[in-house]
Amino acid sequence: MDKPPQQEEKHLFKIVLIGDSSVGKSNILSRFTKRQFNFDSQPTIGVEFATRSLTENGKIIQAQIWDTCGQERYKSITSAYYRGAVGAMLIYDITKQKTFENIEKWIQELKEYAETNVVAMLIGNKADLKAQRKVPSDKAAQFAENHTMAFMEVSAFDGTNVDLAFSRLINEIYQLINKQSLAENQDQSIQQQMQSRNNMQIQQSQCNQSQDTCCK
Ligand SMILES: Nc1nc2c(ncn2[C@@H]2O[C@H](COP(=O)(O)OP(=O)(O)O)[C@@H](O)[C@H]2O)c(=O)[nH]1
Ligand SMILES: [Mg+2]
Repeated sequence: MDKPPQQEEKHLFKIVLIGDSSVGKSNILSRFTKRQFNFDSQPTIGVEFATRSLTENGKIIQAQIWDTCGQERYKSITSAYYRGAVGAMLIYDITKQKTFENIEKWIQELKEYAETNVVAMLIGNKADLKAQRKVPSDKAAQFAENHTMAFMEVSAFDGTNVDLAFSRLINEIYQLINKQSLAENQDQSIQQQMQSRNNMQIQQSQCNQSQDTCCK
């Protein structure tokens, strides 16, 4: 007989997507939570976060993925964006060298506003655009190693490695949280929020104007 849901171990992980404008953050989110890709970049019409439930090692993980609502263009991402995040994807575009160089700045921002134990992962997006590649994989891999974080190249366009990258990050977070015995606290908050397992998309929140005017 199946265990009733409340007896299963459940975790809510807030993961933030950061990186320069147009690197593909919103498309990575929609690829992961909706299996969708959009050719248009529409920073103002988006979601603040979307969730997807996964089962990892027999545990239900509700991954709540936060996307910027375009604030990175004005360098106005608020501290609220980072608050409570246990994971961060630092995303660059493999066809734009500058977006890779700026990862250093995003690391600084993460250090300044996120919790000290946030698990970061370096993501090179647009791996499908091989002919336009400007950032060599080995250079990015070395950079990630120097900053003790995992690295993967993905494509939101064709879906390559997107699920795998989230799964890897979630696993790393899970192991860290287990070590720190934080699981108990997380379980309490998730119990009200969990409704079903392995739902592709059970919750999302739309971007709204007020965020652009908020303060750090
Ligand atoms: N070829 C390709 N284009 C992508 C990929 N991901 C995003 N894009 C395109 O890059 C542009 C910016 O994407 P968007 O998700 O809005 O970036 P954001 O500003 O970081 O949220 C859009 O025109 C997307 O269609 C990808 O993996 N491959
Ligand atoms: Mg966006």
